[in-house]
Amino acid sequence: AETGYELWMRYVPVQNQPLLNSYRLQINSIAVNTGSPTLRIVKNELISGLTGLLGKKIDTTGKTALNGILSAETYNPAGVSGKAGLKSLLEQTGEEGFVIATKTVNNKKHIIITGNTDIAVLYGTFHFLRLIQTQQNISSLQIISTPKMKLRMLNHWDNLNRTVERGYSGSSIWNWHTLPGYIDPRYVDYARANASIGINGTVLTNVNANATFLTPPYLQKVKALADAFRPYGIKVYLTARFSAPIEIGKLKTADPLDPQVQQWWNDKISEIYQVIPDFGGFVVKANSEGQPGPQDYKRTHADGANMLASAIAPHKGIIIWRAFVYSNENPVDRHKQAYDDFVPLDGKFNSNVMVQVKNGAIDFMPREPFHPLFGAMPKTPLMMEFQVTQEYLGQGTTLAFLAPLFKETLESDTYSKGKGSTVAKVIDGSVDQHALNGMAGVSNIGSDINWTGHPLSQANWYALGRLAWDHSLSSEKIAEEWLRMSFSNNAAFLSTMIPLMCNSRETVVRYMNPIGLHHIMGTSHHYGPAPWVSNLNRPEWNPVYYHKADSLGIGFDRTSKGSNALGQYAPEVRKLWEDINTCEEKNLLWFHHVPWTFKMKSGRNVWEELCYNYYTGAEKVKQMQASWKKMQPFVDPQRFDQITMLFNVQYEEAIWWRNACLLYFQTFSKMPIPSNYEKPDRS
Ligand code: GCW
Repeated sequence: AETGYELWMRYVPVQNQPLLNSYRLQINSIAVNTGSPTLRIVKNELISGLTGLLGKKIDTTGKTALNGILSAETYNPAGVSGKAGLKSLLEQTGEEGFVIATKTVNNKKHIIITGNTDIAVLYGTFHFLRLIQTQQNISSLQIISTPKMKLRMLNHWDNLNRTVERGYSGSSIWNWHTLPGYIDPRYVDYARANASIGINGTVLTNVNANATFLTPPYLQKVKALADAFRPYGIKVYLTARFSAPIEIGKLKTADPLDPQVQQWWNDKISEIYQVIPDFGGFVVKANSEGQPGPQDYKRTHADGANMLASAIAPHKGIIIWRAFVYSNENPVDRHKQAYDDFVPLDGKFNSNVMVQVKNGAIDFMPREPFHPLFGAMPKTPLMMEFQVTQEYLGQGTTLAFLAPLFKETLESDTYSKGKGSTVAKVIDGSVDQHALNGMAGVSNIGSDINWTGHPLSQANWYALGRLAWDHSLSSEKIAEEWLRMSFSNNAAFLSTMIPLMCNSRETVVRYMNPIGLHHIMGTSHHYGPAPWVSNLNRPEWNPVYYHKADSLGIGFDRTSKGSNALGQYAPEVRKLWEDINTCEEKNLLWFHHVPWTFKMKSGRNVWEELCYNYYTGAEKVKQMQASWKKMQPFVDPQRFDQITMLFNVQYEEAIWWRNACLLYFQTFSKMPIPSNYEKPDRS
C-alpha cells in the first residue's frame, strides 16, 4: 500500500529504548470524560496515539495504583484540573488555548491536559502526542499555548466537477456525487489532521466557482461536511459568486444597492443558517480576472462586501473579501491596483468584513516583497492569504518548503505604527487592535493517497497551520517537528533534512526567479519558464512586462522615476528600497531597472549574478538529490523511491529554467556565460 496517508500522525513506536521505557513509566493510565463528541475524539486519539507510540495496551480507567495518570478534561473545578489549581493559568488561554501540566493530585502524579473548551482540550491532546512523537522530555510539564490568530483557515480552490484550480494532487477530496449520503472516512481524517495543527476553518469551494453550490441540494452536501468537521472545531465557509442572484435567483441584476438583490441574499443566508447553524461565512472574489462584482454596477468593493455583511451579521457570520484585483485598465503597474482600489475604502467596511490580501502584490511568486496593503488599512482587519499549493513553485514535482517564504513576509516590517509593525502583527490584530484576525492558505490537498502529491509538500500544510497558531515559530522548528513525526527522530536524518528543507525554497528562487525577477513563467499553466512571451492581449499577463530586459539592463523600475509602486509603502520602507544601493539584492529587479554592468555586493555584475544564481540553483538541486540518497536507511522504500524520482524531475526542470532564462536574457545582455559556471551538466 502507498505510504503517506497518515501524514504527521503515524504514531509508530518510539525507537529510543530508554526513552520508551521512561514514557511507559510515566503514562500508566488515561482518564478522559467522554461527555461530548469532541472529548470522545480526544480519548480515541490518546488511545490510538499512545498504543502506537508506546507499543503497549493503554489502561483507560484512570484508576491505577501507580503514578502516571494522563487526564484530559475541560476545566472542571471539582475535577483534577480544579484540584491541581490550574484555574489561574486558564484565565490566560481564552477559548482555544490549552494547558498541559504535571501535578500531584491525591498523592498521584498526573499529566493534565486542559482548557476552557472541549476543542482546547483536543488541541492540547495533539500537542501532547507531538511531544512524544518528537521525543521530548515529559517529566515535568508546564505548557500554556494560545493561538495568536483567531481564524486559521484553508481555502480550497475546488470546483463542482472535482477539478482543483492549481491543484497538483489528484482531484478534489470532496466527492459531491456521493455526498450527503456517504461520509468518506477521509473527511474525518482531514478534520483530524487540521485540528492537530489548529486549523479551525475551511472554505470548501473555489473563489472562481459558480453559484450552484448555493442551491438547496448542495447545501445539504455542505451540511454533511460541516457535521463531520464540527467536533474537530472546524467551521465551514463557502465562496459566494457575486452574480448568484442572477444565476440561481433569476433576478435581472446583482447590484448590491438594489433592494431585491439584498432581499435575495438575506433569504439565501437565512436558508444556509437553517441548514448549518454555525456556518462561518463567505469568501468573495469580485471584479478580478473576469469575475463579477459590485463595480459592474458602478459600486465599490465596500458596497458589495457590506451588502453581504449586513445580511450575514444577524447570524454572526463574516465576509472575507479578497483584495486580489487587477484589470487591464491599469496599464502602468498591476502592482499598484489593489492598494489604489482598497486604501480609499479603509473605514468603510462593516465590522464583520475582513479583507484578504495575498502576501505580495503580484501573485504568489517564488519571492515577493510584502504587499503594500499591509499596514495601509488600519481600520480594516486584513487577513493573510498564502498559497500552500505550489502554482509558481514547481507545482507537484518540486520540493519548496514554504515556511521560510511565509516567515519572510510575516517578519517584514511595514513601519505603519513605527518600527516593529511587522506584517505578522498587522494580521494578528495587535498593531491596530482588531479582534477579528487571521491567516489563510490556499490548500494543496487532493485525492492522492498521500493527500498532497509530493510527499514533502505535506510539510507546507503543516507549516501553514503551525504558523497561524504561532507565527513566532521558526522554520527550522517547524521542519524539525514535521520531519520527526513524518519520518524519523534519527539525529543524522534530521541534521541533513532540516537544512535541506529550509533551503529548498531559496534554491527554487535561484533557478526560477533570482534577484527579484518575477512572472516569467509559462502562460496559463504557469509551469516552466517563458520569459519571452509578449503577445498576450492583456499586457500585464506578458512576462516581458515584468522583466523589461533591454540592451541596457533588466528589471521593473518601481521607484519614483518609474511606476512609483514604492510610493505605496511607508517612508522607511520606501527609502530603503528606492535607493539601488540599499535595496536588498533579493528584490533588486523587482524595484529597479538595473544596468547589466551594475556591480553587486559579490563583485559580479548583474548579468554574472544571474548566471551565478541560475547555475548554483541547479547545482543545489543536484546536492539535494545526493543528500536524499543518503537518507535511504531512515525512510520506507515507497516514499524513498517517490521522492528520489521527484528530485530527478526537479533537477531536469532546474536545468530547463536555467538554460531557457539565461539563453533568452543573453540576447539582451550580449555577454558570455562565465566559463566557471559552465558545469559539465549543461545539457
Ligand atoms: O494565482 C492566480 C491563479 C488563478 C487564481 C487567482 C486568484 C483562483 O493563477 O488560478 O484563481 O490567482 O487568486 O484568484
